[in-house]
Amino acid sequence: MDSERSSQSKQLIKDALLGNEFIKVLAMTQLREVIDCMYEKKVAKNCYIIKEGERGEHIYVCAEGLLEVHKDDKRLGEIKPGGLFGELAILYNCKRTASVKAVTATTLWVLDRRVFQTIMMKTGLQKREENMTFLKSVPLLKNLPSEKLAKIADVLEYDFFHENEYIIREGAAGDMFFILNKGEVKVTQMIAGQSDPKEVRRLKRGDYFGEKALLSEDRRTANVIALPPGVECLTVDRDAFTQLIGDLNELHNKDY
Ligand code: PCG
Repeated sequence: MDSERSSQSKQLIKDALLGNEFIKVLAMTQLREVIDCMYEKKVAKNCYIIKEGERGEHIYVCAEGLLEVHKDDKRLGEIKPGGLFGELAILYNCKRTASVKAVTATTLWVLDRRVFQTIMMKTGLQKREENMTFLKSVPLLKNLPSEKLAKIADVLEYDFFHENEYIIREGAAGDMFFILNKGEVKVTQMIAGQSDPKEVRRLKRGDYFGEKALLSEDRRTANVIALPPGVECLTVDRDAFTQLIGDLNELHNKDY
C-alpha cells in the first residue's frame, strides 16, 4: 500500500472510530494502536460479513462499497464507506444483534476482538503505572508503602477545572480530597471586617488541598480557584481518604 493511500485509510478509520458513540472514549494512544492493528479485507457481492446470533470476533470499518444491515427478514439500514459496525458484540460480549451483507463488492478494515481487548487492557495498566509514578512524586505521600499507594491509584478519579472555576468554596460542605496533577490554583479566604476574600497562597503540581473539611470540620475553610489555563486534579473521596491518607502526620501538623 503506498503511503498516501495508507494515510487516507488511517484517516477513514480514525473518523469512523471517533464517530462511534462507544469507541470514541478511546484515548489517543489507544486509537493509534487500534488503527495500526487493523487489516484490509475484500468481500464479494452478496456475501455475509456478520450473521445474527453468532459470536462476534471482529469490529469493521467500511472502506469501499455498500453494505446492508438486517434482522430476521427486516432491513434495518445500510452502511457506506466510513461506517463502523460490529462493535456491540465485542464491547458487550453478546451475540451478533443483526446480520450485515455486502450489497456490492466491498473493502473493509478489520480489527480482531483479541487485539482490541489487549490494547484496552494494556493502556489501563499503563495508566495505573503513570498514576503510581505520580503518587510516588507527591511529597505528602513519599513515605507511604507501595501497597497503600497502589490502593490509592486504584480508587482515584480525575477531575478537570477550567480557568477561574471554583474547585472548592469556603463554607460549603466537602467530601473530596484533591492532589494537583496539572496547573496551579489560588487559595483565598474571607478575613473578618473585609468585603473580599484575600489570596493566602498558590499551589502547584504535587500539592494537595481539601484535607481540612475531611479531617475535622466538614465545611470548607477556604476557596480554591483554578488559575489559567485550567487544572487537572486527582481526587479521592472521604472514605478512601480516611482509610489511606487521613492519618499522615503532615496533615495533622499543618499550621494553617
Ligand atoms: P478545606 O477542606 O478546608 O478546603 C479548602 C482548602 O484550602 C483547605 O482544606 C486546605 O487544603 C487549602 N488551603 C491552602 N492554604 C490554606 C490556608 O492558608 N488556610 C486554609 N484554611 N486552607 C488552606
